[in-house]
Amino acid sequence: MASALKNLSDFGGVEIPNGSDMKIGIAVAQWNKEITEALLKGAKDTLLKHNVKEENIITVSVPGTFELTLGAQNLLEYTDVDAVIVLGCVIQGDTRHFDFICDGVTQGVTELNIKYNQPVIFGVLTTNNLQQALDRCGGALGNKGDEAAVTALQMVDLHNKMRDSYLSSYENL
Ligand code: DLZ
Repeated sequence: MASALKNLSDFGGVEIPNGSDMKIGIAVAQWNKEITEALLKGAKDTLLKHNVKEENIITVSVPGTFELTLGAQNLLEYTDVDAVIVLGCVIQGDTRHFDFICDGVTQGVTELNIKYNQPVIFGVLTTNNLQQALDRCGGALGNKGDEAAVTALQMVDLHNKMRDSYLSSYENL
């Protein structure tokens, strides 16, 4: 869990799949806009760098991190995206609200992965303070948006390979 030891934008040694045939949805929260806009830029730049076409990146905006689950579900239900990335930033305050929002979105995103059998990638920063968030949206520790984008490419690639090998095993019968 110690992301202070890892730069979120460093993928040294990892093979990153080509996204030229992929369509990716992004749901982004408006709360802590300064941070989430930087996460969105990181995610989009990384997808474009790995050949996802601009017109194949569909972005929707939701009020807060708690609404990311439904934003992602709408993308899965009403578009033909291969994966969804959710981007948000929850910063610890004086009350337990932080815990409820984090628990809600974690549970929601986990359920969507299973319900739709499609990748829904967790690009939510959950930090103790603003500085930790700034460090992780393009600052000293990289950008969680980059990490989420690479994860989406890897998971779509895995999904496609598994589906294709399953289908070809039937063709050979
Ligand atoms: C209400 C709230 C609070 C206190 N803090 C955050 C936050 O740090 N990050 C975030 O993305 N959203 C926050 N919200 C808004 C909730 O996610 C949600 O939009 C509202 O509770 C309405 O459902």
